[in-house]
Amino acid sequence: MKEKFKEAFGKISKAKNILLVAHERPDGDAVASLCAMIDLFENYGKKYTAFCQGQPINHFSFLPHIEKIIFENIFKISGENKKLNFHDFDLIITLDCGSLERTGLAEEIEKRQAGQFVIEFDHHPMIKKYSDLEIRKSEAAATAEILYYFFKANKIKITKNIANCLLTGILTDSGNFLYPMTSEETMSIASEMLLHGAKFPQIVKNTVHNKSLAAMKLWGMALSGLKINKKYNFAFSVLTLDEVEKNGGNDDIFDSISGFLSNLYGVNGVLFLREIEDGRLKGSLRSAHSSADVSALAVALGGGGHKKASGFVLEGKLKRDGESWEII
Ligand SMILES: [Mn+2]
Repeated sequence: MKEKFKEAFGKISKAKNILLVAHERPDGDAVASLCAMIDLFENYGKKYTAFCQGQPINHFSFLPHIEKIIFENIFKISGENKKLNFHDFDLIITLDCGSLERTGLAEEIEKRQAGQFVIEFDHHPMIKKYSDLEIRKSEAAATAEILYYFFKANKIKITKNIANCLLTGILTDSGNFLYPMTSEETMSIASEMLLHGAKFPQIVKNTVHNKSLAAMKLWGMALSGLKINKKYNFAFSVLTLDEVEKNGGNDDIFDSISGFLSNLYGVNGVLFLREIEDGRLKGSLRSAHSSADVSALAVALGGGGHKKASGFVLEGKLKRDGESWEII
């Protein structure tokens, strides 16, 4: 791995124009990993563009450099609509993307020209190889954790900004050290980030103590509708689009609901299914069971993710009839 970290840094040093990409609708790890790399590039005077498709699903405005990220592939420069000109870049770095599709630039990356090199930093299990240099550590709690090793291997100074970013990525992706992928190294990196000036209270305020009244009410609905499928010993809860909309729900709360539901004692896992727009259903699978692998179910349903936290999107609508519901 050390060799790969050095090779990656060598490519960065030589690159003339770098494209940084995190997964679409980024979570804390994705957006914080982007910001950590931006800090590095700013300090080294590298020419770069940072991109991810779609706004973050949470409030990350406290992260350094977040204002430098382009969240739509159509953006305005002096009043004119522009698109990313993919061929301008000689190095593309994907962070936390999980799959090529989630880069939002699948076609561009797949049809890249000679002279365009792709480096992938990720802790998701591999789905399909797409990069020229794959830096994957599926046992890492966060992509931010892998970036820590990358910085260390190349003796890059951990600035206060980088420390804040890496700690944010680690905290959000490990469910504040609760998920099973939290290792001794995860803890020790987090504590080292505090020594480098990361502001733990500020991160917690922005990523945990940030729920609105509407969000809390939706939590209540999801909790009160929780049921257990005895055959599979699997818990589940559903919310229809109508219920979500009436209660002002937005994307940033559903991740934490799914995480919280997995606290239920004695089940193999939990499914939180909600109706989203355009006749689709979004499922989040979580498990705190030592041997369960919910990603197998997610993959079977066309999604993906980690063993203990994964998801999928299906076509369909939810119809609720009193206590029961069905997919139509
Ligand atoms: Mn991640």
